[in-house]
Amino acid sequence: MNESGVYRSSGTNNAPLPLPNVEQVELQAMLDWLSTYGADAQGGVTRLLYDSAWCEAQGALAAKMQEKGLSPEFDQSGNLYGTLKGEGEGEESATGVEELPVVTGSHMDTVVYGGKYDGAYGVVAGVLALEYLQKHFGAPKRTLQVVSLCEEEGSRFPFAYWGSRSITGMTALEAVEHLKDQDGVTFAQAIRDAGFGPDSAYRPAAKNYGAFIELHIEQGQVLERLGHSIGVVSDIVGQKRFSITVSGEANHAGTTPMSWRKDALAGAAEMITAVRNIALEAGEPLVATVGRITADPGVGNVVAARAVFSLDIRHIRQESIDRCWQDMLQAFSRIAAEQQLGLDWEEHLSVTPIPMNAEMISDIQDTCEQEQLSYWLMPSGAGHDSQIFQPACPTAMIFVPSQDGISHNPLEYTAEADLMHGFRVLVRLLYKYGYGS
Ligand code: HGY
Ligand code: MN
Ligand code: MN
Repeated sequence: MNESGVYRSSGTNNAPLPLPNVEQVELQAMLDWLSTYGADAQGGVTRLLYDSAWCEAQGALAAKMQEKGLSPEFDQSGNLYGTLKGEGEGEESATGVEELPVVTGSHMDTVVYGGKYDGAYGVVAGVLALEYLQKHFGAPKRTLQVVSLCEEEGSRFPFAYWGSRSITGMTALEAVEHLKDQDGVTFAQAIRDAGFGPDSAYRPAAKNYGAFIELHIEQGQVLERLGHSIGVVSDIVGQKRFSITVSGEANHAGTTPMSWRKDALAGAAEMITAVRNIALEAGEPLVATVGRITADPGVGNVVAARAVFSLDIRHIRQESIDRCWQDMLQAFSRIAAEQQLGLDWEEHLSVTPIPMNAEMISDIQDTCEQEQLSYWLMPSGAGHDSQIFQPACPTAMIFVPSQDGISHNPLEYTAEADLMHGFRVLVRLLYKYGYGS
């Protein structure tokens, strides 16, 4: 990562850069093309880390990058890079630090029955932006890259941000190899079956990012409701994710009086209600979600012996997340004691809230003004790879509106005109950092 830690814009010249024929860039078509990989029965997209749809999508994207002259290259985690080599490659910059590449991109994986824009938009826009810049402005002074990050959602294995965390060195493969998906397949098996991992011919995930820019759909309704074209992300929420296990005693549904039961599912239900009440009590912007629950043995005429539910808590202040978790844990313990149930929990993810790079925020605002696009400085309630990159290199995010704020849903939609607004801002920003103005 950039040793200086401070990102230097390439210059102050604000003369609007002409973007010749930018309207001819076929971003929607490429997004539609990518969404065919993992198209699911719900009309959405399901591409889970290292599964067949994910492998086909990354392979097809690599071929597209090749066609576009972007020299595709995988790393051992399965992150895929396209590169527009800088003329000044390897030269020392004014600060004596070798000019590391400026990288844009987002994640290739999706949630189950997700939409076609979450992650994919930033990947596709990045590929097309490098192709566009090469075509109209030739080689940049500073190398520009686009990365299709292998995994961000945590949809297959109980772990998230694997792509960015393996790049920044935050997480080593050894720390996740034991994890199992819902079919009992280990992470170690899945990465090798997909052709990646330490035994593959690919290079290890590298930390050589000079800066990271992520173009992403908002996944909320702020921009649409306020009527802005671009969201400039000020900071990204922190989050904690858990699995909560409640254990009781399987018993006959007909012969076991209510007061004699140790009903894990009834206990879990009361705990889930407590989650909602504590979050409502804490007030906005705190959010807490239980998205998944399983019960064993999971049959209608047996009192549940065990229930496991997910818990996702988010806020822009760490102390609010911590306090909320403590309040919830207290409520869970009380309910478990009252109903003679066992209680256990496992924390899968804890990422702190983090501000984006101030100088890059101001560059994005300048770029929106050049494009005469209205923008709104706002926090992100969704987690993103950018919050993993920011501690390691200057990082910034650009949002475009989500229709009705819907996301993680086949109905996720962003109008083509909005997609292109974000694309123009990304192109200008990459030009500023790669070519200097
Ligand atoms: O869950 C999130 O915030 C992101 O979409 N992975
Ligand atoms: Mn997502
Ligand atoms: Mn995303």
